[in-house]
Amino acid sequence: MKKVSFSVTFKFLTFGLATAVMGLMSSQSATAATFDLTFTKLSGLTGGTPAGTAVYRADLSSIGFDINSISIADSNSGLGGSSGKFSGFDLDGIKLSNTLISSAADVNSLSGLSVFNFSPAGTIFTPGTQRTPADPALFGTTGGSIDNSVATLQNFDGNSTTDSSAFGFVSLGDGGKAGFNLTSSVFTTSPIYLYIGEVGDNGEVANGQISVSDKPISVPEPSSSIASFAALSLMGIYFTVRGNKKTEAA
Ligand SMILES: [Ca+2]
Ligand SMILES: [Ca+2]
Ligand SMILES: [Ca+2]
Repeated sequence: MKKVSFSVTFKFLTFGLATAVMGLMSSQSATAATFDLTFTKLSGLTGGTPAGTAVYRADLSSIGFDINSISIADSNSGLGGSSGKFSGFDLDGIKLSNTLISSAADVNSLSGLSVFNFSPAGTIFTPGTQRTPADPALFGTTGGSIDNSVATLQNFDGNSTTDSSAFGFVSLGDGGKAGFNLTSSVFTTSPIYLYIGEVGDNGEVANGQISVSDKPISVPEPSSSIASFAALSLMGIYFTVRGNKKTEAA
């Protein structure tokens, strides 16, 4: 009799756990809204020395949802620009602002929203491949993450060169991707513009895949957070079973 009641309780809890995990997984994907952006190139160039950063603007006003993340991916065309550590899209800067500008020279003095965290905690980097000859790491990266002391993504200040004075940008590599989880939601009910800068002005933005989403970009953690959730639930089962046994024994 005791064994039967134990088995029924356990099955019920297992079913409850499976339902909860499924609910958790579907709630992560079901409501995500993602929007691919269209960019307008600003006039002129900006940057450091030499200045070769082209600036592009996307209008995010009235896209219909609040923005929590931005993703910039290299097109993986393998065309344009340099090889080795400079392969792919060369991101100089990224800024969100309520102000519309049309000249690249104005982007550094433009006041931006303080919603970026350029450390690896808020900027998720997926390195692309290098065209041969390959270097140890993509430019502006350290240990597979963006090194913002080199990339300075808050400033459009890249030195547009591949010699030893190269500075102020990160090369994504062919097919590479930079994801930005914003530190607070950006509302799109009032005018809001995204500005990005690409070093070298060699057409890599036009081919890039740049999108905004109402959901944060998942770090490789979600699977482990589901796992730890499952582990916690299993602990719950264990304690419930122990509790039942105790009750029965008493
Ligand atoms: Ca490049
Ligand atoms: Ca920069
Ligand atoms: Ca480039």
